[in-house]
Amino acid sequence: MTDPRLAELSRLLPGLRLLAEPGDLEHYGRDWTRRWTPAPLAIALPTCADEVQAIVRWANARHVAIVPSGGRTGLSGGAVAACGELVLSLERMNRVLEFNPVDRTLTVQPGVTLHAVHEAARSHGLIYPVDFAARGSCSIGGTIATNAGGIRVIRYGNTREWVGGLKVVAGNGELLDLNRGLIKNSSGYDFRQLLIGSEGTLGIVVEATLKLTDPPPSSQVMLLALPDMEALMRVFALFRAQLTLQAFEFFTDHALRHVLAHGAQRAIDGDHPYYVVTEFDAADAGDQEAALAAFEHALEQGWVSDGVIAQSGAQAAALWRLREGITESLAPRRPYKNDVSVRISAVPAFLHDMQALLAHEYPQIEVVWFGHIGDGNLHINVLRPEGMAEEAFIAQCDHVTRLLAETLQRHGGSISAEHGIGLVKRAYLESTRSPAEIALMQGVRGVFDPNGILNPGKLFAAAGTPRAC
Ligand code: 2HG
Ligand code: ZN
Repeated sequence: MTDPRLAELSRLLPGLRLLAEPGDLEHYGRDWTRRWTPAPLAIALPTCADEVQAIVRWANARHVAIVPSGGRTGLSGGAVAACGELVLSLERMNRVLEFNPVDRTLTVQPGVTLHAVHEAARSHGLIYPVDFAARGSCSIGGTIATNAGGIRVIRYGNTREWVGGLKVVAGNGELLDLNRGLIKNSSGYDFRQLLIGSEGTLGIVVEATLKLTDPPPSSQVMLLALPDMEALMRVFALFRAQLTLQAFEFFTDHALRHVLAHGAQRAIDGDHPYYVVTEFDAADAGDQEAALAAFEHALEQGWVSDGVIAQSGAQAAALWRLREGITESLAPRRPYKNDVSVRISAVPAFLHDMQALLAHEYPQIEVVWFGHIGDGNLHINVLRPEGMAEEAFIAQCDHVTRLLAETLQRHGGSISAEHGIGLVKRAYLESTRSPAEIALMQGVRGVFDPNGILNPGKLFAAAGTPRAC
């Protein structure tokens, strides 16, 4: 450790693990965006809240920027450290602390993976219902910092519905114990909810009390092929009215092509522009008959061209892979990602406008659409044409995002549905939030983190902070 600041931190916390080898800086300095060159000062790996608090206090005194870091599976650059920040990794704080059977809560440290939370809940006969494909790698602290959504939002809502209490070290170094698992607490501002989705700019989660619930009844998984978007929305309305949905996810033929090339198995023959994977309660014969009746009605109306129902757990997993494998199948192409939302009723008009705009402006670029259409949340991955230089591609994608932001504004949507703003979308924040709202957000940040040491440059450009990249 040649940097005197690190030597001082080591003296202050002799037990603290600090890493500064080039391989570590590279590993902990990036997230799944792969767009910025990692350049952190070092990595600190605390094991308890006291150490986190001491690091934050020291960073305030020394004006060192901190990037809070979980599983770094984010897609908006929220955990990138490219400007000499200290990465504060929570991966050693990875214990499940307590299950409370009366409150039906699980108290965990922030570095526990989402998958481990699922397992712990299941071992007590309950579930933690937030779920998405990165479950094995993402940390629960990161899902709280981004108010993660995923494939079950249609049934259970976002992460913020499932956090009963948070212990947080605020940017000013105070340790806050927020809401303490209370169900009713009408005593003023709910800072717990403010922290959820704040992308590490207000405080660092050091403990979370999560709400659990009963597992749903047994379910069935169906794959549908559909002729157009209007038909898809009709099927959604029909299925939502007739069945109890757990998920309703869509993808295009483009997305299917990539996921099949990546090893997934084709489940429906022929070419179809759109597909849906849906999962719904199938507790008894009545539920199954209702599902079949809904499917047959959709087929008769011409809203569905084909479909399959999984006959086993393995088949259900194979159908889910067609949807959940998309991100991984596109990863080698390093796509430019957009994650937007509009009200469900506005989806067809928004999609129509956006597809027409892209076909007109950029007929040569490949755009892959998929996502949580039952929540009005679409993922739009733009692929770099063969031979195009990275810089030209990014410039083009910035323009695509600008078009997207304008179209979203017309349709009353949001430039980030569930991935956060981070670095990737901060230039477009004003397409979703008014100047008055942004000013208030900055004011709130200044109260929690007066020296601007937490994740500077994320969410909005950093001003007057230790390092403003
Ligand atoms: C998903 O829904 C994730 O699969 C990732 O939010 C989306 O890769 C993406 O664009
Ligand atoms: Zn998603």
